[in-house]
Amino acid sequence: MVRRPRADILRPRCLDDLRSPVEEELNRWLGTEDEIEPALAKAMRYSVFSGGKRVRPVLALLACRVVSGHFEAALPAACAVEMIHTYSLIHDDLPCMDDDDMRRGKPTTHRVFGEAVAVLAGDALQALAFEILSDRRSGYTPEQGLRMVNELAWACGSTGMVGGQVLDIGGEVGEPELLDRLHAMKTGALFQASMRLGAIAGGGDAASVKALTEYGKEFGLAFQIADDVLDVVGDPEKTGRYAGSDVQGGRSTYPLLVGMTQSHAMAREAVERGLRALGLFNGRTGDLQELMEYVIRREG
Ligand code: GRG
Repeated sequence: MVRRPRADILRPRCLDDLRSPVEEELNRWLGTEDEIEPALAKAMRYSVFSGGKRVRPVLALLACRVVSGHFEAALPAACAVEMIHTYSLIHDDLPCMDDDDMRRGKPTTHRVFGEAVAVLAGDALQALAFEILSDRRSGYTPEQGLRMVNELAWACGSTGMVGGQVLDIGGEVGEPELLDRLHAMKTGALFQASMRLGAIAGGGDAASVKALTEYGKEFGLAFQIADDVLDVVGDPEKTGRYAGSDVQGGRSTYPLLVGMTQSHAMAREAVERGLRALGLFNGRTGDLQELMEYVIRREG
């Protein structure tokens, strides 16, 4: 049996320090059982508060901080990205996709609430993300809000996450370049959006947004290679999922295509490129550096 992941002692402090503000903000935006259909409210809250690492929202806050010094402005945008991430996990676990019973060491949303409510909870989280970005209470100017809506839609729709998922279910991928493209769309686009939305919330200029986008791209690649490696060598107690599930599911992975040694080398190269992109900021990037290094040494 897979149990809940144990605390990860290698985790950078920013993931713990920024967790509370992110979770308070998530809680503020999620409807309660008095406000929306109780079954939907329960399923949405269960999925959002089931123990995610909050990497994407923390990236958005750090991007904001690096361009402006204050992370609070990015809290609504950070939550919008986490809503999209949570929706994607709910749908990804469904029987028609990966058919997973466990996520983060707990039963998946459809196992607890049934398939129909799980699909609808994912749909509602997706809509909520765009509601947050366009809500006056978020404090964004109409120009900022519109730009964020556009950026997030691009990252999570047919040009990004959903398009990448379609490539993924399309069968085996034979070349590493195609695998790079698949993951750039499926997981990388949302990491890039985290960085871009955070930078936009902080009023970053074009050069800053470009550099942080580059960081997000390399972060996504390193994250995905590490994820594939963890699928082979990870401890299910720490990853919260069954070992070897990618390979058993017929998925192409980096270790399968290029071997373990080359996978480690490719992840390291992505990390180095991502760190170089931070050069523009002359310091103030300690947390982003730490998070980038964590991506390839995390255990879950
Ligand atoms: C079904 C619309 C739809 C999209 C599915 C992103 C995606 C596309 C599916 C996610 C499934 C998956 C396991 C992808 C591999 C990498 C990944 C995104 C892992 C989970 O991200 P973490 O580790 O998750 O940040 P936590 O649990 O910490 O939130």
